[in-house]
Amino acid sequence: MKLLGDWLRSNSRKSGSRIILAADVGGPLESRLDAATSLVSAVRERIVAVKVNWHLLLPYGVLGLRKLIERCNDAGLPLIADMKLNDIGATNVEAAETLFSNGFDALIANPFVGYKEGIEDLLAKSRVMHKGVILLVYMSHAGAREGYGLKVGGEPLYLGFARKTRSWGADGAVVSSKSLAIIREVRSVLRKEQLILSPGVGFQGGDARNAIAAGSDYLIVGRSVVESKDPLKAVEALNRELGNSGPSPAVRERRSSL
Ligand code: 3DU
Repeated sequence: MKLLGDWLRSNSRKSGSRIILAADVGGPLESRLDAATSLVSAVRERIVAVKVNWHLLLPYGVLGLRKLIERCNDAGLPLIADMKLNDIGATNVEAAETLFSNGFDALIANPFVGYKEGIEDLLAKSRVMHKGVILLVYMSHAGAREGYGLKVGGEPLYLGFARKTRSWGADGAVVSSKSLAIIREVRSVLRKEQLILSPGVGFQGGDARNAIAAGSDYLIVGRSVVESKDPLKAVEALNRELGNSGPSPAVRERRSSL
């Protein structure tokens, strides 16, 4: 039984990395599972976790992904389901139970659905199962400002979502690596043990060092690694860029009691 934050920190110390691999393998559906599993094997010692999205979840589903799930479990890498879950509590709980009882360690959900009969049930289930829930606070695509940046009651929605992440006690927040001021703002709202995971590095234009300097804990990286001719080299280049070419990165110490 490990808290997600503790687990990532421990992996980060071992691997000298802040990278969560987004295993977004494309191409023919039937070859994606093997490709993703090989990819994880190639980089497993130099990353902290693996995230899967519709690229794999849709064609394979939880049962079909068993090989990849086992590879991540065996490698000691937390596996995150990026479903951006956004439904009523009962449906959220059903999804969480399926994922969590089949080798997934955390999922990403949308706080937009609200607490009562929405995120509350999901968080309760994840606590009982000792699993992680990360909430979307500010996304990395250009249109994010139309939704997450919308002013409600005089303040942007993402700020409200950051406060909810704090008061609801989620494990952390997704905040775009490209929005440094927003990372800083969210960091100042969250409890120090709550994580900021930042996508958008590389392909979407985000800068790894700037995001970490602004307060991100870990970077979610997909295409810059997945589409590289040498994924391990690509991961190592990112690790080096962050000054973590060896173990013991300067990950902020966190209280272990969430
Ligand atoms: O741009 P990349 O190829 O490095 O992939 C980023 C991954 O993170 C991908 O799975 C995408 O769906 C996910 N993601 C975002 O890009 C932006 C978010 O705000 C949340 C998740």
